[in-house]
Amino acid sequence: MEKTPLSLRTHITIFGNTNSGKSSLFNKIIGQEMAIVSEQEGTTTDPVTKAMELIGFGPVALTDTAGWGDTTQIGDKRQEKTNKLLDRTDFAVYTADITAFDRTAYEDALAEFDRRKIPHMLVFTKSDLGKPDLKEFTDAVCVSVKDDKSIEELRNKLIKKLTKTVKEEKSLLGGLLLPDATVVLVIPIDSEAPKGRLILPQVQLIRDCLDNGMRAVCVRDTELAKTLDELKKIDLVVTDSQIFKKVSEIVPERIKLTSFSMLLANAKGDIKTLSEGAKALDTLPDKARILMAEACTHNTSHEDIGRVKIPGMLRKYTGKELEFEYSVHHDFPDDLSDYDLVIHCGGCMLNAKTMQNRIEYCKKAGVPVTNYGVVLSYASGILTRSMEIFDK
Ligand SMILES: Nc1nc2c(ncn2[C@@H]2O[C@H](COP(=O)(O)OP(=O)(O)OP(=O)(O)O)[C@@H](O)[C@H]2O)c(=O)[nH]1
Ligand code: SF4
Ligand SMILES: [Mg+2]
Repeated sequence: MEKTPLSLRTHITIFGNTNSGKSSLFNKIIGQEMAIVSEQEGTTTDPVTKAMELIGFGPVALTDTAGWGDTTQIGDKRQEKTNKLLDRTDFAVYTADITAFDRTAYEDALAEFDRRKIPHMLVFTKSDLGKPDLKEFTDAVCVSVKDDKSIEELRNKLIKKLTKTVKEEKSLLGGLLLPDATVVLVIPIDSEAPKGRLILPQVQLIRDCLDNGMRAVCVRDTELAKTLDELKKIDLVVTDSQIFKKVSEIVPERIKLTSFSMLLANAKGDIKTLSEGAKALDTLPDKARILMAEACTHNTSHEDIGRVKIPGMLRKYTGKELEFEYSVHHDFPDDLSDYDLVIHCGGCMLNAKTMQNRIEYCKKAGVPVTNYGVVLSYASGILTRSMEIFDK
């Protein structure tokens, strides 16, 4: 994997009214003309994201948005998309046109950022066109796309603010095991495994072991028993959730066992809520509506888990008729109240912020939420065992 995946990048989003100079600023920061700029209001219709290295901070994903206050015919739809971005945003840059400062719009945005605990900064744009008295906004930055120095100042201030306010994503194993731990990773190489590469959670876990000075031993399920016999010390076995049951029968009870998906859920979201959520399986009504939320489309093997394996397993486990509905990518529904259960995929392509917000929406709607790995573990009767590693 050459590049840091989007899910591990800090998501910075540029918000502001239409025509406030968002796209011009976006192009300046990334150093290329990627977003369309024009004097017409509502030029940007869909979010545009660029993955980049913010030297001095690290890998980020910068997003330009359709402006707030768009009065065109499809303005509402554009703003809906912009508002959805708030769920993913780790840091917000609010742009305000210095020649037409809309205080009410700024205050509304500020209230929304604060409500969602999104750290933010105010940037006055088009500073070449005027410099009104902005004493009360001592923390704001004034920029002009015609003045490279002002963009440099903005970049420096942004790095400082990001360093101060954005939390690093939790390590997968760092807080759970000691540095010299040995971890055995069980990676089935079957017809569903992509050719010539590993999938993101596997790569991430190997890197996490190296970051923490741990030893990672990778094996297929077929070599697991022999490997366990040969190794003197094993602190944890991590398996693909699809073969949880089989692996749990091979790994002796004295060795801790969990899955990639559960480690990911712990680092990104809230493993305790997700494991509680799985218990809803025991009380689901007949014809229960279950939302299967998949964060991306490009892994066909997941299609099989989400669309065939889990539905089949749950129908068998509950003995009930269950109705499964699917949301894909960023189309997580706003209204969850009609669902009896939400089962999310591992979310390896989502940043932690998105995952935490989705869990929060489920909690607010009073709908139990779990994920693929946790539900597979629960239905296989090994959830308690696979949660031991998270007990402190
Ligand atoms: N003089 C001057 N003009 C600017 C500056 N930044 C942007 N503009 C102009 O302001 C207008 C709007 O700029 P955009 O970058 O398209 O603004 P936007 O916020 O992306 O607009 P929407 O996508 O429509 O919401 C364009 O005509 C830009 O050339 C600046 O720093 N100085
Ligand atoms: S569907 Fe979810 S778990 Fe599967 S690859 Fe996509 S983000 Fe990762
Ligand atoms: Mg724009």
